[in-house]
Amino acid sequence: MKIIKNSTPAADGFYMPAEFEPHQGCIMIFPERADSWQYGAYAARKAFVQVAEAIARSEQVTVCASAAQYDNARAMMPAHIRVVEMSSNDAWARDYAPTFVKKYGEIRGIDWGFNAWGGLRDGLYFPWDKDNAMARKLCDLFGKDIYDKRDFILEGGSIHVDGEGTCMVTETCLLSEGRNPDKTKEEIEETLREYLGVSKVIWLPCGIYQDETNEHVDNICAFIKPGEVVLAWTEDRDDPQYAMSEACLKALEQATDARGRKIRVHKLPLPKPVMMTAEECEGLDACHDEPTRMPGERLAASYVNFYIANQHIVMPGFGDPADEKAREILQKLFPEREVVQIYARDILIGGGNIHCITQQIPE
Ligand code: KQY
Repeated sequence: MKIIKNSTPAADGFYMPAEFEPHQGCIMIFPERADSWQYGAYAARKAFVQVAEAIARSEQVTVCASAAQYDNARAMMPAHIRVVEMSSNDAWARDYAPTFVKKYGEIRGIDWGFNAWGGLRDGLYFPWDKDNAMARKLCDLFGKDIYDKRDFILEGGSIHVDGEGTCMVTETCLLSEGRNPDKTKEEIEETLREYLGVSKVIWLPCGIYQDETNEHVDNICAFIKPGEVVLAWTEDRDDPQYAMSEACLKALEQATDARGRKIRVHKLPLPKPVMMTAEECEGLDACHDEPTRMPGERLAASYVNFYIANQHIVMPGFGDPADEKAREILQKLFPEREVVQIYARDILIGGGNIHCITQQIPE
């Protein structure tokens, strides 16, 4: 594997394909840390296995597990899912597995800097060194060269692309103080252009209420095809999310994409607010002397946090009446793919959802 330091994907003719384009596989990480996953991560692991099984129906899944959890992961994952030993600080493959870029048949990775969603300013844990080392190890494992961009902090969940020159991000995340505080908005856009091979960046003002990643785009809005997105939506005007979703809708209505198209927005309902129970909080270790979560704390639940597999949409469910409505909407929008809904409260408690725990490798 070559580490490329003196060029960029755009300069070499590479770009990031959209998630709805064909994949050669998907990367996941086995959950383990006791301040992320309640009661020893047993329930979270079952949900991760269901996600891996659903994706593996149409693409090869590779699961990274620590030395301590390798045997357990191997025993829990079906035989057709590959398990490899690789250390990490937690289990968010979207955010620290490589972003992959493509030029004709060749795939390369990007090694962004990772600082646990905000470093010592407002990051979510310390240290994050093992997470930060994963992109290179994974490119080595998959035989892909990798661009070194560790001087720029970015997580995979903070970008969505349409594969036709457009990238979508949130201002709250990409302009946050804990990531690249010395960079202007224009410099950040320039980095996205150079590394993702895009010509247009659509800035949404914000994401999902209480999303501890500074509101990653992958929880609020996702491309379903060029020129079309789903947007997390509530009709409850008393919910702080209402103004946030409305502000994103306005930004999308005013935007055009890289090809000059207006964006067609499909509203995807949100579940009713999902709150931590006292029992769930008791099952979490403290993080740096502080309780990780408090009873009644609202979690950033959203159906937009789904994964587009080759022949399936793997989406979260929350045991909410809106589960079925959201599933039907996605099924209509993706008629060629079967929608698989997985009860994902145990993933949500960790702070993200199905899109956050998966990273596609384009074909
Ligand atoms: O991409 C994500 N949503 C990751 C969230 C990490 C939360 C750590 N507790």
